[in-house]
Amino acid sequence: MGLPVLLDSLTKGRRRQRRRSDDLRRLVTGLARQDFNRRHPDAAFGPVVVLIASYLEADNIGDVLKAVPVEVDGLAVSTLVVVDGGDDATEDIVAERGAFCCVLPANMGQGVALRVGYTLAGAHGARYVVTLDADGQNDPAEIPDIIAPLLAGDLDFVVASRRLGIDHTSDRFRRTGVVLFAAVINLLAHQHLTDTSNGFRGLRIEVLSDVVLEQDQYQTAELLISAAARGWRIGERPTVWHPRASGESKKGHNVFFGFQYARVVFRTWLRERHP
Ligand SMILES: Nc1nc2c(ncn2[C@@H]2O[C@H](COP(=O)(O)OP(=O)(O)O)[C@@H](O)[C@H]2O)c(=O)[nH]1
Ligand SMILES: [Mg+2]
Repeated sequence: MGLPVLLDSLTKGRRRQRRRSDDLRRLVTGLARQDFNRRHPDAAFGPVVVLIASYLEADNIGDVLKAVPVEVDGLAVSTLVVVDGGDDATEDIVAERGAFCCVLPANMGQGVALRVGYTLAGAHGARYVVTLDADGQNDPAEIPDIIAPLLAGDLDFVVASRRLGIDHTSDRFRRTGVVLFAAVINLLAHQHLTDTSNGFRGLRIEVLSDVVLEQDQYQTAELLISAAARGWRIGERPTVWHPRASGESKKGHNVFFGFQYARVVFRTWLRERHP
């Protein structure tokens, strides 16, 4: 087989694989939306939606939900947990706590789960969306502080910063990664942020309907770079960063995480140079 023929069949194979995973993603997210409509046929969210993507966090999610404020600055807060597959008791705990729940029938990755949540938030009345982790690393008591610049009309997108606040974790590799990626993303996206990989963020809903989001798992850099390329005003607030309440990171070993993250940064940058 000549080289051109080999390259052609490789490209075709990759395309076919991409088409298959697009189909699967569409199917699973469609089922998740149906699941939400069945659970909450008359859903109406408050103006602030706290959105948590959760994968096998039954031991942690209850305490996180308990700490979410019921209102911020007179605005009602609704909490939506997108359970991303898994076979633990997460959805029962979410129901017990009275939060909105949506279950994906298979594990698709945090990026996919959050996109389902963004769509639901927009469709059911959210004006502001706050995302945070299900594992206890972020303190929901800081939500009012995170969204204060949005409510004041000063910013469109606020990222929590563990570097400006207090980092109670001790993983030096991760810390170095946070510093390095912030430097690279600042350079590429013309920002002045200290913690670009933090999943604790507040956004105006308009930002979410404007950005392009395609990443299945490592989604923080894509959201930031896309929002920056489209001219949204981005800033940060200090935060306290806790160790996971229990369990281990689901995102893979640090080296793998770093490699995947770097891929997302450069791919998004290439894509967003001419949004
Ligand atoms: N929806 C979804 N969430 C995930 C997945 N992996 C991790 N998460 C969630 O994303 C958040 C951050 O993941 P985590 O494993 O703590 O990553 P780390 O904090 O970067 O080490 C947690 O709330 C996890 O439950 C996944 O495959 N799907
Ligand atoms: Mg975590």
